Amino acid sequence: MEMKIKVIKDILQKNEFSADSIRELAKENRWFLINVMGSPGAGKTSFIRTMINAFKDKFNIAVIEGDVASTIDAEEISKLGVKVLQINTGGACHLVADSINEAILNLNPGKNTIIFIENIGNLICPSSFDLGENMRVVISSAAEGDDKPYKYPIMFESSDVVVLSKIDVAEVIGFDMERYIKGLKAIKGDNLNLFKVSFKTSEGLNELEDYFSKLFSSYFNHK
Ligand SMILES: Nc1nc2c(ncn2[C@@H]2O[C@H](COP(=O)(O)OP(=O)(O)OP(=O)(O)O)[C@@H](O)[C@H]2O)c(=O)[nH]1
Ligand SMILES: [Mg+2]
Ligand SMILES: [Zn+2]
Repeated sequence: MEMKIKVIKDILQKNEFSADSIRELAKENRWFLINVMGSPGAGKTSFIRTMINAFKDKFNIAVIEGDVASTIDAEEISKLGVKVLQINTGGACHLVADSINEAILNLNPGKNTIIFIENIGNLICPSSFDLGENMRVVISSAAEGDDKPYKYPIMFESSDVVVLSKIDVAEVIGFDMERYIKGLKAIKGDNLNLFKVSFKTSEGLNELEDYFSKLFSSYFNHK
């Protein structure tokens, strides 16, 4: 028992060192790393695609795609004309900082670049692994139900921004918005940064893009 606890602690500690080196590199090169997390199919790639379309003319953007297998998401993103690199974890259910370090070396993003990292579809362990990111975004879809903040509080707690996607199907699903928001507020209090969107109908995307536009402008324009 004692042995097992020690092993887990070592893994997280080693990951932390690697995340620190990403943070140093990011500071030097003025990168802005966004760790995008959420369940399988929640809309992580849709979110990244939306951000690329909104900001690629204004900012440098690169993407690191994490998946257990396949290059489907990376292929889709590469069509948008930004640098993209696929990490296949071969079964692992989260990304680790070592893989991000390696991916960045291969990707070779220039200075002043926004780097989106699509994490493995999973609401649990990705939140335990620091990737040296500047910000964490969780994509949570209405299709998954209104109880997700209650059942996976750590993911929501560790995220800076919550994007509730698929609001176009909320009614059909019987999604209770009040219950969902109550659950989020219990975790995040006044720090709740929630955007309700549909990547299908584009509802709510103006507010979402506005938020990131201000964030990127202030990050890249001032030191
Ligand atoms: N109706 C509706 N469909 C959506 C919305 N967002 C995404 N989808 C669809 O949901 C499916 C999954 O979306 P993705 O963006 O690929 O989700 P993901 O989180 O990247 O999925 P994985 O990478 O497989 O974990 C796709 O068929 C999308 O077109 C939305 O807001 N409304
Ligand atoms: Mg995806
Ligand atoms: Zn995992």
